Amino acid sequence: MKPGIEWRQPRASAENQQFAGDLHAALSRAPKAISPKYFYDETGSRLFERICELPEYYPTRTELSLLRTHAADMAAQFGGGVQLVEYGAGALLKVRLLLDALPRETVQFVPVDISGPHLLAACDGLAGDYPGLAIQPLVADFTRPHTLPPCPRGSRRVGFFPGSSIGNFTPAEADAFLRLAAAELAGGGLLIGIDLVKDEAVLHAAYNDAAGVTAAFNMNLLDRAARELGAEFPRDGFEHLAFYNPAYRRIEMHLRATRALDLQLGGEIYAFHEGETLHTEHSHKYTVSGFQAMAARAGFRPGKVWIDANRWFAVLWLEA
Ligand code: AVJ
Repeated sequence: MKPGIEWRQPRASAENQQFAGDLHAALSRAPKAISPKYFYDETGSRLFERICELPEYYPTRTELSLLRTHAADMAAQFGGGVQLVEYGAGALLKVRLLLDALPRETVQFVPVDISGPHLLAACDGLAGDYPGLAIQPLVADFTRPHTLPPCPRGSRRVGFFPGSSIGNFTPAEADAFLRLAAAELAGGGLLIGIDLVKDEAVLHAAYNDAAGVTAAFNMNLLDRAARELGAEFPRDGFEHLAFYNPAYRRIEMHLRATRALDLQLGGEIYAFHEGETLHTEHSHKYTVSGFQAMAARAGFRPGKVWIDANRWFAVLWLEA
């Protein structure tokens, strides 16, 4: 760094440093691409909650209605006592619908999430609403090897992975997660929500909402880089891009440079040519039989399936 030049000094937390490192790597590769996990700072999490309420964004309300309608049938697959492990716990809203269908004294709930403060706050709220429920939060990255609390005697371990969150994984990452889950849930099972292949217009609208919330959510990645890392770029030089890629059966989100521009990050300058994108997310869509085949390869036996009348979203029971 040259003397005499004043640098804005953003706070350098461990999380910031990981974001900075990953963003440098993302901007150095061709094509430019970053993990969607960096969407979810406080602003991004709030924007995602607004996405879930959008008229065009059908997955959340469709899955909630499946859980509401079939919770008892789903719970019946679990058997007697259950250690219920939620992967990537978030706000702990969906699991309440399952808990309502289970005798409280037969459940130990183990939400797993990488964000400690978020997880503990959500657990406080849950404990207040479900007195007597055993809750054992685990702060961990569930895609990496981790150790769950021992399963209570006479209980089965059941995983819960709603929201089609698995769609963010590449096929290789999804396979790795399913193998890890099949191993740690052995003798129990996994209840998982998946978004289904459907009419492209419906998919397109869900990721290109009229109110522009998804665009703001996407753009928040760069806004966050500006806030936390001091990144500098012409904000109006980037636009939201989301489209269905039928070859990969996935929605892709990108931030596209509308003209040639430079993005400055920590003393490095990254050039974008006109039309060049930073790939920010993929969201895979599945068929029920295709997903069941992938789960079977990873060690699960496919069980009951619940699908809405439009066949837009499915919740699958997989025996481990
Ligand atoms: C949370 C990954 C399931 O892929 O639909 C919503 C995230 N991205 N709108 C999805 C998201 C844009 C969402 N997942």
